[in-house]
Amino acid sequence: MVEELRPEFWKNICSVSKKLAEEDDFLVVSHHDADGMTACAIMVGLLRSLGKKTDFLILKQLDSTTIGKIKDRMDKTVVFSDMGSGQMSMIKESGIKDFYIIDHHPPQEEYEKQVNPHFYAYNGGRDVSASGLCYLVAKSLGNIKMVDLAIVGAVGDMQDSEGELRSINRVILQDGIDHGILKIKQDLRLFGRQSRPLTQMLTYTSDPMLPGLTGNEAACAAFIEGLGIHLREGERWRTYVDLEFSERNKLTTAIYMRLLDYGVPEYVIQDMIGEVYTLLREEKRTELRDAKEYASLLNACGRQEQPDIGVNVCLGDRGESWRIAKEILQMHRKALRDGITMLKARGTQSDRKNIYYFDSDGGIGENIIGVIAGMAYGAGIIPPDRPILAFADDKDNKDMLKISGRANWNLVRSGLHLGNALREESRKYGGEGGGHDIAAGARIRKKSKEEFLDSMNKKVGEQLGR
Ligand SMILES: [Mn+2]
Repeated sequence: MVEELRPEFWKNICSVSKKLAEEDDFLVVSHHDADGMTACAIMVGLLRSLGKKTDFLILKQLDSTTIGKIKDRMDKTVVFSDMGSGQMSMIKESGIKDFYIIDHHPPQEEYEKQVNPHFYAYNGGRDVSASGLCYLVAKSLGNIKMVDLAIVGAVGDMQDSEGELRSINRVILQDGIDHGILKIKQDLRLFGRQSRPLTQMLTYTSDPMLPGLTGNEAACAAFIEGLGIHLREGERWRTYVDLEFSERNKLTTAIYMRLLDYGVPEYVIQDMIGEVYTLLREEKRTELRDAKEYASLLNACGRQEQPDIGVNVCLGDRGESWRIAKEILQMHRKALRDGITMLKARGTQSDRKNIYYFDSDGGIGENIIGVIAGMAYGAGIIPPDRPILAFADDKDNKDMLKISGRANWNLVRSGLHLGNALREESRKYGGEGGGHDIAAGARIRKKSKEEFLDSMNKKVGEQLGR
């Protein structure tokens, strides 16, 4: 079925774009994840192509502390992307003279310079990401060339996690295909299809965990060679995209059978097969060629506190920024491996019956704790019957704790909404929070941790009808 954008929504986008195009001297403020960075790059690319003076600032989150970073640039026209809709009252009080919001998070109120799909009966968690919205703004002003970044952002926000992108994302995807910028394929959705040697690809697969293979390089090499697939082509290690069609089939089938043998539920296995999105203008065998790998490179830049490098790569820098980005990715992977090892060693707490929780006591940085919590599901370290809350120290304020919540689709289908739960409960303990149903975050007073856990336990129980 060909999807179409609701006409009222397109009208809203065009009217905001028109106002935007009349301004000059911009500051684009965006979020430090893949969606935020691609949204930022699309917006910056658009505004600069229109000849506007444009600067950007990437924030971990927009809150009472970080909004201060905009203080000395209050006279610019500020464009918030991937943030702002949930912080409207705070922005209004901040003294920022003129601002736009392009966001897919639940909004507080209507505002004439806001693009948010929630007002048009769309689901901001599934139907479109902030990068997709920025792309639509650009499209309405005649600029479609950054359409691939919109798809990277959507995949970065896991909007393809049910096997494919839908709704508005589908409309955007079709634009990319029509212009020869993107390609869709039904294939094995393992991470590293483009950039990792086959053995590495299987060794580091944690979603789902491959029994007997994940974490065991020698076993992976033997498994692949046992299928008659050569690991090398001359000197070079082969990646998944180097494989012949028949070899891909063989490998996919063998993995599928192995998971079945080990009793992995069929729906989990089926999630491994799905759409993959190729960025046709990017070089083969690089992270940038595959939407999922691109997103993960950007997330690494964000988490390692070098989001500007990620935005510059999105803006087309394949020199210095690209070189640094690859280094960051290596560092980031090491930090994640170390974090998972620590979580495994310490174990998660399960004394509250509706949640698991984990406190690294400062051992894992607040920037990566959420990723580690999410990976722990994939690696089977955390059972799937409850969400996990992971605690880390707040770097900027020693009296506060950062909480990252992660869940899975089964729990969400049963009624769980972590974003709502964290927003409501963190408020009671001197903090703030929010986010999506499946992944969200919050801050609370450190000394209220036990009461907060009790409240969250109760709240999650209510949501799940337990
Ligand atoms: Mn987003």
